[in-house]
Amino acid sequence: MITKNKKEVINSFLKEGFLISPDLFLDIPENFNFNEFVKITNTKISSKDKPIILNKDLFFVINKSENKLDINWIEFEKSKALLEKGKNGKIYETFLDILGYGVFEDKKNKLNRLLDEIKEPEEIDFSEIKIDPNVLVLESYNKKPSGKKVKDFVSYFRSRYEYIRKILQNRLELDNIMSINRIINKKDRDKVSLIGLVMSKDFTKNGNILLKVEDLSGSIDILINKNKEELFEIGKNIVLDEVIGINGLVGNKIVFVNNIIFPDIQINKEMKKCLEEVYVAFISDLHVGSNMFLSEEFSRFIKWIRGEYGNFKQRKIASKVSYLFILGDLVDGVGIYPDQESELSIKDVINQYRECARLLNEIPKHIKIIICPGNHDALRISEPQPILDEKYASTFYDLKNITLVSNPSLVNIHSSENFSGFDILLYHGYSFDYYVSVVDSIRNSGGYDRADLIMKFLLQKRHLAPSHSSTLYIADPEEDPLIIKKVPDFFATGHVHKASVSNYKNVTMICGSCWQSKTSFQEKVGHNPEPARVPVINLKTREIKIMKF
Ligand code: D5M
Ligand code: FE
Ligand code: ZN
Repeated sequence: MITKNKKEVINSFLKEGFLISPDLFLDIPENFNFNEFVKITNTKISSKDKPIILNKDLFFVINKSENKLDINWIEFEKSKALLEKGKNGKIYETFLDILGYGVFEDKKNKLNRLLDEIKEPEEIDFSEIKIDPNVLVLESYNKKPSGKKVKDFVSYFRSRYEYIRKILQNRLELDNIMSINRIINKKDRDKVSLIGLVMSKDFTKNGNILLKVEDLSGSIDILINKNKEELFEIGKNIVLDEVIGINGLVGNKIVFVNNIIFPDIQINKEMKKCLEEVYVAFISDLHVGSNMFLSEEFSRFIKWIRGEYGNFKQRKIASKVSYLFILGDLVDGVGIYPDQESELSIKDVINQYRECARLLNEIPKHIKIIICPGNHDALRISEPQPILDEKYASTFYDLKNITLVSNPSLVNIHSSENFSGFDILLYHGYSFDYYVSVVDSIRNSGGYDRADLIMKFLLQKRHLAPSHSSTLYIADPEEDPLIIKKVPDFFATGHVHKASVSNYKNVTMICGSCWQSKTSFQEKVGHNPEPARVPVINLKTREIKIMKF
């Protein structure tokens, strides 16, 4: 096509009865031989019943196919129009399959390309969308922390023990639970069940796992034999300070384990869905103020959510997003890590929040934004972290579509008179670092790249940071606010700077990605962030897409 100008190209195709689509026009190969193409076309498509519009897919099929292409071209063109209107892509796909497209190109590639290439100029009318979003904050921590007295820690662990014991007591496997002081006085070889908090974990010189667990009456040694392979693997996942159930045999004041029971969540419900097609999006770790903040990518995201970016289908989704969750690290903060100053483009935390709020202000106001803080935000680092501080983030208090909640917190969205809504457990994820480093089964399966494994692990423990040293926390003597009390519909996190989406017993586990490129620290520790990804969920179907910006 080197010598022909645009008009000539279009005219030559017109002469042959084809209108060429803009996508094909832009993409015609340099060495394209028009006469050859006409010859091939005539051998494959009968001249009396021809397609009118020649798009990239058809062009591709005509060039590659060895067979006669004999389908109902009118229906084919209708199906393409349906796809372009964002109504139905299935029929078009089927036609392409019949034409043998799938033989030449991987189906997944094809679909991605189709999505990328539909460029509909049509504007989306936001006023058409009638969704009544609703946000209810079920749990957001707002107590003033009391002093860190030893007796507070004792009460804190006692309240954790009591709560998780109640969950475990209902398990059929634990039918005859005994207190540890009674077990110690039992004669040898008796069968026992107990519920204990793990005080220590070691390996014996023979390679067995030795735990010391305690309840309110005392403590006892627990041995998991390395020859019971399955049990031993489960035992390796036990961490300090978690509360577990044990079945075993007593012998010489040691319990030899036959079964380990975690408080785990139970699968007892269907995946909840609502009637309207409404979407929720999850982002995390903006790190505004960092000189590695990805402003271009973030502004593409903002444009998308405003309905101004992406293909027709993608913009259509944007028009139906009613909820946006932000999972912490909104700003990079100041003095968070050594020598941070040299990596900041905004050196004052108030200005960082001001800039962040300016960006979020561009999001249409019908979208409800729910924000919890993270370890870079200007707050105490001990969890629960309260809502963003008005002293630093006053600009956030002026935006009416924003709901600020603590980290962690529990939020219900989209409830109405006839629908109970979806529960979302929010947690930034500061404790994840610890579990990536101490739990073999997570570290050896990809570590930071497997937020799904960390989240599943925590759901099984019913706790966001079971081990004392896995995060800094407020030792609330009345309750342990990091226990996962209610089983949520969504468990949403961030912190690891890589998006992931998965399902565990009908809980959708989501990790937002980040909007900061790889920091020098992450480079040093071999961390692989994957920025600018946004998990978006259709609440009518629970279908999930991860969008790239
Ligand atoms: O954390 C972003 C990511 O960087 C998080 O996944 C872990 C990694 N990171 C950050 N700090 C540490 C330390 N101290 N040890 C190991 N890994 C770390 P962010 O909270 O955004 O800084
Ligand atoms: Fe972060
Ligand atoms: Zn973080």
